Amino acid sequence: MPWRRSSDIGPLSDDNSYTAIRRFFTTMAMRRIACGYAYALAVVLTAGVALGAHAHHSFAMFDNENQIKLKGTVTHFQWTNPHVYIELDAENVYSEDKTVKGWTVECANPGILNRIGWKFNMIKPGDEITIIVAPLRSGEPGALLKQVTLPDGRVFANGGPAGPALIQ
Ligand SMILES: [Cu+2]
Repeated sequence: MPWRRSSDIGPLSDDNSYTAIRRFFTTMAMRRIACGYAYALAVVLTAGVALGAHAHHSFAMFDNENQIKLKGTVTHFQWTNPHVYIELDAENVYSEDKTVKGWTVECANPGILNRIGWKFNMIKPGDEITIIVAPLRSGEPGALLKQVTLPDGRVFANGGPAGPALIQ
């Protein structure tokens, strides 16, 4: 199934049902569905054996060479397999365009994150966080996490498979 871009569906509308449909077809939403299927298949195939590096998909859709820094307010934190997700309303710190957008940020899985010190409840809606991410090449406000700085100043990476932050 080809990735659908929001531009294929039409201009933004304030109509709630239309916005909901558009949201569903954004690239990150499609990736979440694809990852979910891939994860379910991997779980069946490994039949209870722990998943290693969670290498069931590529990161090619994310622009790793042009990482950006986002600063904003968490709206949702989802601690689930196959991926943890942070949603936040954020501005691009180093861009002249300070438009606040609703970003969906993919993290590793809970197992990987637990091993590098994350806790299921360490991020919550309302938190002001700063993150370094590899953004979607499509230009939509979706990204792969590299590093997160919490309100108390603690800094966490996103585990080995996602790779390190290349900017600060
Ligand atoms: Cu995945």
